[in-house]
Amino acid sequence: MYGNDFNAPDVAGDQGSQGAKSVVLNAAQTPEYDLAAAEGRTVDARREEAGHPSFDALIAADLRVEPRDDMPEAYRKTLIRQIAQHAHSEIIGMQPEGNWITRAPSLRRKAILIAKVQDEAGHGLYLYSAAETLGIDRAELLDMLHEGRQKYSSIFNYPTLTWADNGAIGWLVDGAAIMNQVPLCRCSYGPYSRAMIRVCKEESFHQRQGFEILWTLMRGTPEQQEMAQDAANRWWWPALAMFGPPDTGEAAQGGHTAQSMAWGIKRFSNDDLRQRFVDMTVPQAQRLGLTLPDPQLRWNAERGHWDFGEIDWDEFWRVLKGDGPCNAERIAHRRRAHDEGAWVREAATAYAAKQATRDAAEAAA
Ligand code: BYC
Repeated sequence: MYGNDFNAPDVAGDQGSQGAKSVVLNAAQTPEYDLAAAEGRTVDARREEAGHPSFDALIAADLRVEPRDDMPEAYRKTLIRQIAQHAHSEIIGMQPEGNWITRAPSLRRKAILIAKVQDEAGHGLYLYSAAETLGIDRAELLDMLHEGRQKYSSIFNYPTLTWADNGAIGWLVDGAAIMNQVPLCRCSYGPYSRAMIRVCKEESFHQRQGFEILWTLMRGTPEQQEMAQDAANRWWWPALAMFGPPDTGEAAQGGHTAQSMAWGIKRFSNDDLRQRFVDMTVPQAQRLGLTLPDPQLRWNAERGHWDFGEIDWDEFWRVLKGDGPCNAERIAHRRRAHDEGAWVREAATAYAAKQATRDAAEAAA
C-alpha cells in the first residue's frame, strides 16, 4: 500500500497504483538478456554472431546500446545531459536532509538519516561513472554544475524547515523519484539502465522511511500532526513539478520527451508519470490522515484517475533559472565541499598512481 518499489509503471495495462502487477527488477529484464539466456549464450556472443547491429537496429529491436557501440552524437549528448543532471541531483539532494543529521530526534532516526544521505552520495557515484562511459570526465561535469552550465532537480531548491520535512521528502520526493526511475531501468543505454536497478531498490527504502516518519508524527501530538501537514503542504506541488514540464496534449511545450522516447531513453511522458504518481499517492495520504493541498483533487471515474489542479509552471521556470529559495545556498555549499575535498582527490590519485607503478613492477618481475 505505501511502498511503490516494485509497482511497475512499465507493465502494459497497469494503472499504476493498487492491484498493480509486481515485477522484480533485475539486470536480465530486456529481451536481449532473456533471448541470450534462453539460448544459453552471453549477450556479447549473440551480438558477435549478428555482426554488431547498427544503432538503429538496436533501438528498433529494443536492445541495449553499450559504450562500444556506434551511436549518434545527439543521443550521446542527450544521455550526458540527463545522466549528469541526475547525478548532480543526487549529490545536491544530500543537502536538505543532511541539514537534519545533527538535529534528528533520536539515535535511531539519526542512524537512518545518515545511511540515507550516504546512499544518495553512492547514487551520484554510480551515475557519474555511467556518464563517464560516454567519454566525458566527471571533473568536467562537476565544473559544469558549479558554473551553472548543467542543472540539478528543481526540488532541491526548497528548504527543510522542520523535522517533518524529512518525512515529506522520503514519502513524496523519493516516491516521485521511484516513479520516474523504475522505467529508466529499461533505458536503452546499458550502463545507465543497470545503475538504475540498484538506485531504485535503495530509493524504495527511502520512500518507506519517509512514510514511516509521517505515520509516526500523525499518531503523535496535535503539534506533531500539524508539523506533518505543513510539510506535506509545502512539498506536494514541488514534487509534482519534479516530473518536468507538460509534454502531452495542449499544454505541451516542446522539450526532449518525443526524441528521448523514440530512442528508448524515456519510456513514458512526464505527464503520464505525474498522473501515475498522483494516483499512487492520494490513497497513501488518506491512509496517513493528511490532506493534500489541492482543492481540485477528485477521483474521475470516467478516466479512472485522480484529477488534480494546475501546477505553477512560472514558479518551476523561476526556480530553474536560479531564483528558488535555496539555489544560491545549495551551489555555494557544493563548491565549498568540492574545494575542501581537493586533498582527498589528490591523495586518492597519488595512491592509485603508486599502486599502478607497483602492479607494473610486479608484472615485469
Ligand atoms: N528539475 O523536455 P524535458 C532524487 C528541464 S534525484 C530541473 O522534460 P528531459 C533524489 C530539462 O532538463 C531526482 N530541470 O527534459 C536525490 C530540460 O531542460 P534542458 C532527479 C528540469 O530531460 C536525493 C527542460 O526542463 N531525477 O531522486 O527529457 C534525495 C525540459 O524538460 C526538471 C532525475 O534526474 C526538474 N525537475 O526530462 C532524494 C531522473 N524537469 O536540459 C531523491 C532522470 C525538467 O533542455 N531524469 N527539467 O535545459 C529524467 O528522467 C529527465 O531528465 C526529466 C526531464 C524527466 C527530469
